Amino acid sequence: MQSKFFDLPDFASLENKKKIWVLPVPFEGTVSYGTGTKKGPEAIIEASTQIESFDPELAISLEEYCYFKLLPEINRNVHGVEFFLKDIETFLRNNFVPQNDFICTLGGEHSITFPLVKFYKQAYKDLVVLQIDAHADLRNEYEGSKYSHACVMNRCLELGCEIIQIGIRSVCKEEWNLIKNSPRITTFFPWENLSPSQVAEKCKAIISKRPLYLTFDADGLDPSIMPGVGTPEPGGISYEWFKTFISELWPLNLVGMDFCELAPQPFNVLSQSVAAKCIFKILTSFFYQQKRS
Ligand SMILES: [Mn+2]
Repeated sequence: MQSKFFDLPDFASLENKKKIWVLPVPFEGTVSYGTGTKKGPEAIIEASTQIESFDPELAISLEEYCYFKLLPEINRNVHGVEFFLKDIETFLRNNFVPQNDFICTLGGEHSITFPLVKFYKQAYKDLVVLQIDAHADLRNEYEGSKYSHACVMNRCLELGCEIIQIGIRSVCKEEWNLIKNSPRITTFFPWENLSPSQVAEKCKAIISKRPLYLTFDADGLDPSIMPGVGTPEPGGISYEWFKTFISELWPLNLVGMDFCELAPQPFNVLSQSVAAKCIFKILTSFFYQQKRS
């Protein structure tokens, strides 16, 4: 596996650069359809080395603002998703401080978001979770487990988080009722035809000054640019839509993030390249706000 993220030095030559932990979690335990997300983290890291660290739209380079520490992957051989998530929880608690450590986690299936949100929620009581996804992931239980990828946002809701969902176009009736009845869930559906700027404005109004955790499920994007997912849904977010949305979302206090559910296809590096580029855009627009302020 590559030892660098975005092919950048894993140390800071100057002070005041942000340290970003990159945590690969190639876990595939409760995946319900297509498989291969266990190969997601490695593919994203590899694709990231092919991406220029300079963002010509914002005229900034990643290495001016941050450096990446690539962590060994977490992939323990345990029985049952619940035990694995507990393992991640313990690992985070023993090695990191939520107020100081920005972790960019690479999945693996979406269930791994739960221990990460729990980790940050302990420090930030008013944490908001922004979810980009095709599926609401709000089921209370799926195939006998409350810790399935299909339930991860319901678990985050139970922690007391406010949730904002974007890209959602696949929802069961139970989830639909929860979305309609929970004051702590705001879902932007594609058929509302809001522009990315409008959605960004509404998100900012909800989040206000509260800390934010961003969870990005690859299938939130349109399968034409993100074919490497287990459960593709047509009608997803375009790269242009995402790029405008993310560039207008700031200023925000982003405390951690993940990118999940990428399942690389054989002989096609499109999906991991798009994934790495999306992570890149989140980070450059995040650092660009610092430059302006
Ligand atoms: Mn998901």
